[in-house]
Amino acid sequence: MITRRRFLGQSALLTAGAYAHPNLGQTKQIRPHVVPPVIPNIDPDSLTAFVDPLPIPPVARPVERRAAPDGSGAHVPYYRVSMRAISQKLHRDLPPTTLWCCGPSAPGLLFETRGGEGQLIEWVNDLPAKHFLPIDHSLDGAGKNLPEVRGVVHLHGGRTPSASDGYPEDWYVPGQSRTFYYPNRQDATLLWYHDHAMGINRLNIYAGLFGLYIIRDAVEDSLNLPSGKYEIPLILMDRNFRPDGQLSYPVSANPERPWVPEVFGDAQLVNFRLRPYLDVEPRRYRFRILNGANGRFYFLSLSNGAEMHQIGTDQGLLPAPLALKSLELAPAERADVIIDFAPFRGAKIQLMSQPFQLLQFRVGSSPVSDPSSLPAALRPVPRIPESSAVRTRRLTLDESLNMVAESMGMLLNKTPWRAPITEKPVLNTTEIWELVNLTEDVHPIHVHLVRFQILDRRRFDPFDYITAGKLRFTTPVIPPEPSELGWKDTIRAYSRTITRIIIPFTPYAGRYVWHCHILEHEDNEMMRPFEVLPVGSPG
Ligand SMILES: [Cu+2]
Repeated sequence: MITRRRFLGQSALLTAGAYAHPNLGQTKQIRPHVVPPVIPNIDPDSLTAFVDPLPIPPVARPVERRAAPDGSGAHVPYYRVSMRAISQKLHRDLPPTTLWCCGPSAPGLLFETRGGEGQLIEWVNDLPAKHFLPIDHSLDGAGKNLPEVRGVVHLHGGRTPSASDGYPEDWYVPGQSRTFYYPNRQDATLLWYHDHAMGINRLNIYAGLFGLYIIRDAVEDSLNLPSGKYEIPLILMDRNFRPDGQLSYPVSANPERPWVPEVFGDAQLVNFRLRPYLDVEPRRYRFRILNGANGRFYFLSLSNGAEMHQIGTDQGLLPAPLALKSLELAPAERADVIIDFAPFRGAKIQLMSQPFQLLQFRVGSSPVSDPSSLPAALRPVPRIPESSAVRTRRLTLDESLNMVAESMGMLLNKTPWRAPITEKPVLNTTEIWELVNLTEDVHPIHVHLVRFQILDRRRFDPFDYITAGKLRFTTPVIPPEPSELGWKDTIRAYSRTITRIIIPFTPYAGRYVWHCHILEHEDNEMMRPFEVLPVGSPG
């Protein structure tokens, strides 16, 4: 039973993790009902900041070339990636940490490819038989009857045929592998690959099973952006550590149901190092940034207040560079950012997220020449007319609470994972999805296969909606933020807000999923299948 008082009373449970939106005001997250560990986690402030250099992910090398499975007769690079347990130091003064990794070290292998050039990747499960993080066997797809260690890789943002998309139930166990085909017929951008196994993917990703995947193309080549050693991938992530250096994942008070609704690490890591540093020359750099955290939102800024220029978002380049001093990134969102260090010779500048120091840039003191550019125009992103949509779906984001207002789980459209597929767009048609967020959380919603655009947002009164089915708006229509005017694959659905996105369903028919990218939500029912029907199907 939802009362207006319950809505208001939740403010007592809110954490300091407040989310600012320029037009939507503050929305907040509900405090996870986490039990403190018996031995307290390491206080990351006890570890000296900026003593370790930023690691750069190693680039994957193909084993050979093999025939593409699309019948084209083309031979494409074939990679073999071992998912395995490793032990690695994440800070100078921290003992080595056990991680699960896609490749020999963390961060996992970085894939570099070009638009239209397909590749085959064999993902080999070489993991141990036992999991080292707390499985909740009460979650759907994580029952005690199933093997503890399971994995399946999804390429986030990839336009991938269904059979290679990493459906959550298509997991496999140690000793097995799957070879997936990635056609890469899409614009230059930064994608990322990560585990997607049903009911445990929050644990597998926390353990380290993810990495970056860069697609390049001629448009990007023509822009003369900083490249080579001046293009740096940054994976933002937070973790908790036990005093012995091992990962600590929070649990609830119920040993039969250890799931917690959200995880925030005390320790801030970039590329699997606690608060590292990066020596830079006084010139332009291009940073390819991923929010790889389970649940943390980042609000990036530079400690000296300097401007950054965002040039791209999830699915590629923006129409034009966007000067900004603060950049919000929800879990799974990416940003392509240029920072010019030329005015800051000899300075030390921290990359911040609100009070947290993430990374220190140490700018060289000798002047250098900088042949790179920051062009005024990047890549046109024509707006999709609303009139092109053949259908509008209204889909709610829901949360269930127990008697003491602790979260029991989230749902999409009040429908559990196991229910029959309800969203069946037809291939090569365009739909509008209205994400009606009835919860107190911001949910980053990701739709597999497609790229989409945000139309607008508008706040409403969820009490009236839940009790009377009435949509009473409390603000005017709010246009997308400038940084959202590129192609997206993950969108922030703010609390008590309808977020409208327009989605061309292309280029493949088949079964996919859409879900919240707060991984604890995704693992507890905030995920649904959808099916793209073949051309000509009745919609
Ligand atoms: Cu969520």
